[in-house]
Amino acid sequence: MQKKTVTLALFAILLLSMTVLTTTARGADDGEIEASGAAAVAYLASKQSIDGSWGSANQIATTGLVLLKFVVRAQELGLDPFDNDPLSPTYYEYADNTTAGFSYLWSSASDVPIGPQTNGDPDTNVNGKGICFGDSVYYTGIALTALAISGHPDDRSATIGTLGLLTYREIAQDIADWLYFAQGDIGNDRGGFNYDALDNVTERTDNSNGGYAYLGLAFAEDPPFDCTVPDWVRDELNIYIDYIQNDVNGDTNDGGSGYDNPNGWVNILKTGNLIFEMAFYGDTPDTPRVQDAVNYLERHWQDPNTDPGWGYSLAVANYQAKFLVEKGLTYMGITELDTDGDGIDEDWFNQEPPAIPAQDIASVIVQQQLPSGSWPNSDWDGGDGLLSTAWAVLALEGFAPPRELARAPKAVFTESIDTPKVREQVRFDATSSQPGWNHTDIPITEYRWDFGDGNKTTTNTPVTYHSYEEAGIYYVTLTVYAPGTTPDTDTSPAQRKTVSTVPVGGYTVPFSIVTTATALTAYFALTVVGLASTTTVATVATAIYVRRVKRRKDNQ
Ligand SMILES: [Ca+2]
Ligand SMILES: [Ca+2]
Ligand SMILES: [Ca+2]
Ligand SMILES: [Ca+2]
Repeated sequence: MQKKTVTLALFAILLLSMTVLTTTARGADDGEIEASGAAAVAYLASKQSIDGSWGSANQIATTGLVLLKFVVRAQELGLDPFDNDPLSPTYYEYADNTTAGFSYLWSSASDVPIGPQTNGDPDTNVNGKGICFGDSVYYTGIALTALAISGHPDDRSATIGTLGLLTYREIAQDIADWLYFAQGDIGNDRGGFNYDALDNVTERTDNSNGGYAYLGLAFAEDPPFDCTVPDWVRDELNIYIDYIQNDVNGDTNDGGSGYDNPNGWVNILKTGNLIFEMAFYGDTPDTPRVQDAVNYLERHWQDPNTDPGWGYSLAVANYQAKFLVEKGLTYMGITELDTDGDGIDEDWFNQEPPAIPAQDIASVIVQQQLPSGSWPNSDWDGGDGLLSTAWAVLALEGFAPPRELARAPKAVFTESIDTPKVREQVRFDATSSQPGWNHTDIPITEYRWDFGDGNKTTTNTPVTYHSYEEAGIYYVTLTVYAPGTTPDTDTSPAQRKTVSTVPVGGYTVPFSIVTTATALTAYFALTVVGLASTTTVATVATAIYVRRVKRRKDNQ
């Protein structure tokens, strides 16, 4: 009897301590998020297969998502994800894991012929090929995301099928080309993605596939990979967004994303994809259809389920939904929404202290991490928990592609003569300059030349001529202007970048080596205060050495 009482008392204490554990919710402060990420990476490193992959089922997807985390962690620590030299200042302890993971991806890649599609030509680099992984949009979108975030466009390379040795940048462009090829072409498929490529055929699309395709493309388009995204691909996406978003007519699905049609299987996971796609297209938080989507998230934020909700209040959340919502909102630049339905917006990512139960992304993930550093199996995991772990730890990351609201033109020019003589006419050609962009090309309207000897000229065509009266080193500057499209330039941070001028007096590089350069600021919309209209600007310069030729030698 007494023994039983003791047992009961122990049981009561145990119950009490469990109660204390569940009601004293931990906040996810920066230190805890860091510790959580470190433990997750250590766990994932221990689970890498001998061939460099991760996972037993969806190996390419799992490997790509895990690599994303390995790369981002290196970058957060200021390290090079591929640097395995312990003596190097950018040494990364998981560099060998990262390298092996990418090697696995390359072994899974194949190059396939791609041809013109109903709405445009997907082959932007005109080699007739695209690169895919397992003929799968999922896999290919994830692999492109991992590649594009790697930070090594030109100094790393891999051999891909019949294409041979390619730089990471070349690989990224051909992966992107394949996705343009795979994009749906006809009817309700337009702008969406199926599991496999839609080559001018009508099949089906869904916004789970689509979300991963556009995730990869958004990262690949931005520096440092700078992949080309044809305007028609975005135009098709715009059509798709309008199709797949549930119409606002007073029902519970208003503003959310459907699966393969606007009215079926609407949930938070796909609405995260939808908001990401809207940002990639160029919508802003003020765009009405974005607000409709955010209203959907708010209405379903506390759904006590993992579909259509994200698992609020459940022991195991839907980590994939959390990852995709985090990406969508971060990329769109939305930091707050009403997570508890009281009409006041809160930080959806990390609330300190968290509510009970926690209703922000970070606190829930930190609370649910297992002692091993992993997370439990969640919806859509293949069974080994690795996808869940990757989704969960990636949802703890605030990374998103830099937001390109507009892009400045790029100034590029060449000269006809490397080392001209005094008074010898030099032809300056800026034909290779690139137009500005704001979801459509903005042509260059002015080329402003500063020849560095006090002479300046402005032309509206790319070619001009100049000669020098004195020998010396001159810094030639070209600034190209493309009329902007955003009227409120004084308030948007991206519009107020200082124009990057050139290294005046800074170069001692021989002119024959330095012929062109791209402005550091070429990826921001720039505003020159004082110009009559909003203008996007890029600047490039080069040093010219004009050699004085002795007259007596000329006379010989
Ligand atoms: Ca290609
Ligand atoms: Ca297609
Ligand atoms: Ca509706
Ligand atoms: Ca609220």
